[in-house]
Amino acid sequence: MSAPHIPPGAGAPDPVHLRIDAALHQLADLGGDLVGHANRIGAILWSPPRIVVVGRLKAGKSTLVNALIGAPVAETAALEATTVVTVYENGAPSRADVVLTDGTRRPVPLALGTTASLDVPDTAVAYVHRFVPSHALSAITLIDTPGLATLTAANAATTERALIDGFEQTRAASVDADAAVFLFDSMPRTDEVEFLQRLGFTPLNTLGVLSRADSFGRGVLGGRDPLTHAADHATVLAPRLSGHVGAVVPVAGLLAQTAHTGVFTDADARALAALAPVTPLELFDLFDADPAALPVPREQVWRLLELIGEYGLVHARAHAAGGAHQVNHWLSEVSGIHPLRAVLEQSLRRFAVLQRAGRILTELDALAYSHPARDHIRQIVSAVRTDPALMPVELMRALRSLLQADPIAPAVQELTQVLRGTTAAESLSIDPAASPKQIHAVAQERLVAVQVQSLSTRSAAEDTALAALTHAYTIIARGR
Ligand SMILES: Nc1nc2c(ncn2[C@@H]2O[C@H](COP(=O)(O)OP(=O)(O)OP(=O)(O)O)[C@@H](O)[C@H]2O)c(=O)[nH]1
Ligand SMILES: [Mg+2]
Repeated sequence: MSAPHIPPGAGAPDPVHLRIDAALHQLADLGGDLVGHANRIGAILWSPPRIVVVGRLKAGKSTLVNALIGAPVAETAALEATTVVTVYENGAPSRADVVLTDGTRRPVPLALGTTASLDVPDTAVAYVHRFVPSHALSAITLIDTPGLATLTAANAATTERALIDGFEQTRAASVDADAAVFLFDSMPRTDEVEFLQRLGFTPLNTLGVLSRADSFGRGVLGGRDPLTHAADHATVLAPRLSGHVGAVVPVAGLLAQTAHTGVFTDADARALAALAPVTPLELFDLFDADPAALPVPREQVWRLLELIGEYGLVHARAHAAGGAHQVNHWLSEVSGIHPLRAVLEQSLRRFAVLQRAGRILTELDALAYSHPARDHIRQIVSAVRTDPALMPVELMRALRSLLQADPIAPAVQELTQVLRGTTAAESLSIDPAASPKQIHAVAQERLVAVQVQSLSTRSAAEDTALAALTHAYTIIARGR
């Protein structure tokens, strides 16, 4: 088996990766076709986590994807809706394949930008696989999806078909996402939340994004600054949505896209500077003004509006004297893209890795079930499963099934708490300065409590959850 390819920017490999990798080497040592299986599963293990961006029509998904990638690769024109699921993965040269629902692939000529010329109806397309050389994509793979709306049930079906294992399709045509970013621009609607639930993520690997923060509330001419207003609203929404998303981050994707894709030029900065003396109210009257009276050509004002929106037009003027560089810096800072990236690459990534590892265990189980060398494989798989390093994977799997079976079961909170903790004390939600002896005592108490709960469970998923908690507390009590 070849050496693991550790994605750059991914940091040191974690114990979960290392333990599964060791098991894959044991699998490959059994020889024959298992070498190929080990390599295939190893490639999944070591590739960056796949984060899917979902939300209603025109929520700003493709704009955010471009901002994160740092290149205008996803279609965002006002009249052009995204109609196929697109996977953006780090790779050179820049190219795209269309993956059909039967799992076959065909290259797409890139100049066309869409799959319209392919002679394939959208319904036959599972997803488009786009390779872009991008540093940002070395840590995470991004998946853009068609927007959800009651009027476009077909879009929701397209997204579901590509995302949900075994949904009217072969495994080969599934994009296998490990985490989700859920975009909404005020309060998510019930049908959006229901859709999100069907995707089968947990709040730990789902991030809420309050999008278009620059036009939040009454916009730039309203009484409150839209960005501050959006930040306050995100704080109010987070606890209300905690059953679905781990956090809510406000983002102005348009400002971030412009700042990070190199489209804003010094000529734009000069035009913006020329508009500096105009009052905000007069700024929006310019579109109706006599062209001869305009400080800059009308098309230039339209262009600025497209690049930086109304909020940018009003507030970026103060930075225009410093040229495109300074405007871009300001746009990037106020857009909220940096806090978003930090969540994506840290906590969301951490739980995405756990969900991915769970999927790999399922693949290994399938192999142990069907392969002639099943006895050897079973030994390898059961040793991995019971390894303390894999305890968080087991907890995550238990949480996923419990959320599907019985989302209000008390063990949901407990599993979430143990998983969120990065130390034993945090997992037990006790004083971070607790001594090993205190940690041991609390873990023992929790073990007893779990045993009591096990006497009257409501579902098989709850049994599994309590077994996972027992395993976790036993490891914590031993001092991990
Ligand atoms: N002011 C402002 N406009 C935005 C922002 N993000 C997106 N837009 C605009 O909203 C429109 C839709 O953006 P897209 O990124 O295409 O939205 P989408 O969710 O991908 O849309 P669909 O693929 O059709 O569902 C475009 O005209 C964007 O310029 C933002 O943060 N602020
Ligand atoms: Mg789109």
